[in-house]
Amino acid sequence: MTERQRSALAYVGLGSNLEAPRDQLERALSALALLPLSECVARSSLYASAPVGPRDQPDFINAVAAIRTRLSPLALLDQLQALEQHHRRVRNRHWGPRTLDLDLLWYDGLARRSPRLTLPHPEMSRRRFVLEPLAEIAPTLTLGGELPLTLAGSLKDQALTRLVE
Ligand code: ROI
Repeated sequence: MTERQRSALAYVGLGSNLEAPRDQLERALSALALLPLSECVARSSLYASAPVGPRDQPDFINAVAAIRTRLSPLALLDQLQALEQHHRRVRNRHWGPRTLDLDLLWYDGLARRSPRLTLPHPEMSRRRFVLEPLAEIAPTLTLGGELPLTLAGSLKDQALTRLVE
């Protein structure tokens, strides 16, 4: 495991639309808090969202978590993928329903493109289900010079509801 000297701040997007999605997300948020060399420093509320992409699937529950970590980006990605497997992730088709999806959205402002990992996540600025939860915990973060809520403002056609806990 590549360990860094200095800790980095990372944002992780969570999504589920199968097998009790709210429970999936709560379990995943608890598991994120236990990642090695890492600390979960903030989490958003849960949000219900209409599927982006193929519409013939259940609505999603989404959230975003902030992780302070000394794992490298790829080591953190490995941990997230292991967690997805642990939750017996079901994913039968591209952009189809899934029990748990964990996306590494942003890592210390790093911009990189590689076959396994592109940062920031290339779709995040176009997804209201990422931007509004992110705005809750990182209102001043800028993506291409824009605040998450500004970007979300032009995506009101993507239905999203914050769930009151
Ligand atoms: N749509 C919503 N609303 N939430 C998601 O987490 C999500 N994840 C995906 C696709 C299928 C693109 N659509 C989604 O991977």
